[in-house]
Parts: sequence; structure tokens; C-alpha cells
Amino acid sequence: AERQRDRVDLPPPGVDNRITAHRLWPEIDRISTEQISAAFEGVGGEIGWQLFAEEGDMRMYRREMEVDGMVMDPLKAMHRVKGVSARELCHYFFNPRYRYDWETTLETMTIVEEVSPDAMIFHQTFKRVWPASQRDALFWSHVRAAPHHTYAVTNHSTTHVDYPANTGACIRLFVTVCLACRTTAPPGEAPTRDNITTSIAYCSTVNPGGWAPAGVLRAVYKREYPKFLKRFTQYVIDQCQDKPLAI
Ligand code: 6CM
Repeated sequence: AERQRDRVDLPPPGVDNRITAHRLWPEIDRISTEQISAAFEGVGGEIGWQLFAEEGDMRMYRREMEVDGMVMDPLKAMHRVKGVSARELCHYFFNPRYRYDWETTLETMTIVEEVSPDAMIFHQTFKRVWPASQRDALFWSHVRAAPHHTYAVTNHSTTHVDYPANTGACIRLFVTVCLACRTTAPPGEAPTRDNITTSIAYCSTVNPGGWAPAGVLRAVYKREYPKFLKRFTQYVIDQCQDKPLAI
């Protein structure tokens, strides 16, 4: 039954042209569109992107950026995985049921609101990193299909009356994340687990929201982002192994 449920709430195939009336929808739509088109732009010719992690097909770049002494380094990662589809990767990234399985920086996660079947608002607290204060985040998350076997999840900070910032022990951080995935099969062949490759573009910009030592923050990112992307992709490969391909 669990396996069956997994299948039915995969993101819908094809482009979703549904109109929603939620107050956040225009922003969700606009930022998701921007993030998805930026995600697949290369880093090669652009100035300022430095490669900081490389392992197998995974490459991670960052651009050092500080605003008022706070680290805001944009991060961009490219990866390729075989045997799992864009739709499957986005399903496991979006669906909160799996988040504790692969997200190791997480302390707590609460579903604040279900905007629609493909959009939710989450409150999360992260594990504290010495000597900085603990952080939390409140963000909407939206999964969508795009042409050419592309699926993407965009997460972006928002506000909610029930979750005011900086009232407890946590400092509120601000995040914009996009996981964009595109699946290809060899020309003329029908896609199967044995012949598909999915290209992943993961972009993240985190504003720590308050003082945090730059050196510590950069060290945390350098260690945690590669760990996240390797662990997450392996998790999806393991989860999908004995399931029919969802393309
Ligand atoms: O994208 C990732 N996860 C998503 C689902 O949880 C979501 C999360 C975004 C938050 C990213 C913030 C991470 C910062 C964690 C450490 C905070 C400590 C502050 C330290 C001060 C010195 O989009 C995967 C995120 C992987 C992060 C490494």
C-alpha cells in the first residue's frame, strides 16, 4: 500500500497550467520560472564562479559575496545520475514524508500550510553550528513539470503570522533554492531505468539573517552541500531501485 501511495502523489506529468487563487501564487509562479531558467545556465564562461568540490559527475561552484559582512555566497551544483528520472528526484525532494531521511542539517520540520498539491509552506529549524545561534527558516516549496522531461522544485523564504521571525532562540535565515532536473534517453529508445540519465542543477543562496562568522559558515557549506547532494541522489536511487520508472 505504501508503494502504491508513493506512485499516486508523484508530481503530475506534463505542464501544469492550473490557476490558483492563493495570495502567494503570483510570487511562487514568477520566482519558480526565474529559478528554473537560471538553473540550467552554465557557470563556465561566467566570471567569479569558483569550483570548490568535485567528485565523479558532481561539480559545485560558489561565488564569494558578502553584504554588510554577512556571507551570501550563491552556490551552483551540477550533477548527473543514471537510472532515476527528474520526476522521481523532485518527488523525493519536495515530499516532506522523506525529508528526515536525507536532510542531515535538519532539526525539526513543520508543515505550515498546504497551498495546493504541488505547493506547501514549511517551517524548519536547523542543527546549531557553534559558535553561531541556531537558525530557522520559513519557506514555500513548489514542484512543477516543464517541457523536455524537466521537473523542478523551488524553495523561497516567506512570512506567516503564526511563525514570526527572531522571537525565540532561533535567528531566521532566508533561502532561495532550486533543484532542476532533466531526463534524457538515447535517441530513438524508450526510457527505462537502464538507459536514462538525469542532469541535475541545484542552486542555493542563503542569507544567514544575522551575525555568523564568515569562516565558519563557508566551512559548513563546503562540507554540507556536497554531503547533501551525494546523500540525496543515492537515497533516491535506493528508493527507486525496485519500483517501476515514473517518467
Ligand atoms: O536544499 C536543501 N534542503 C531543502 C529542504 O530542507 C531546503 C533547505 C534550505 C535551507 C538551507 C539552509 C542550510 C543551512 C544549514 C546550516 C545553518 C547553520 C547556520 C550556521 C551559522 C554558522 O531548500 C538542502 C540544503 C543543504 C544545506 C547544506
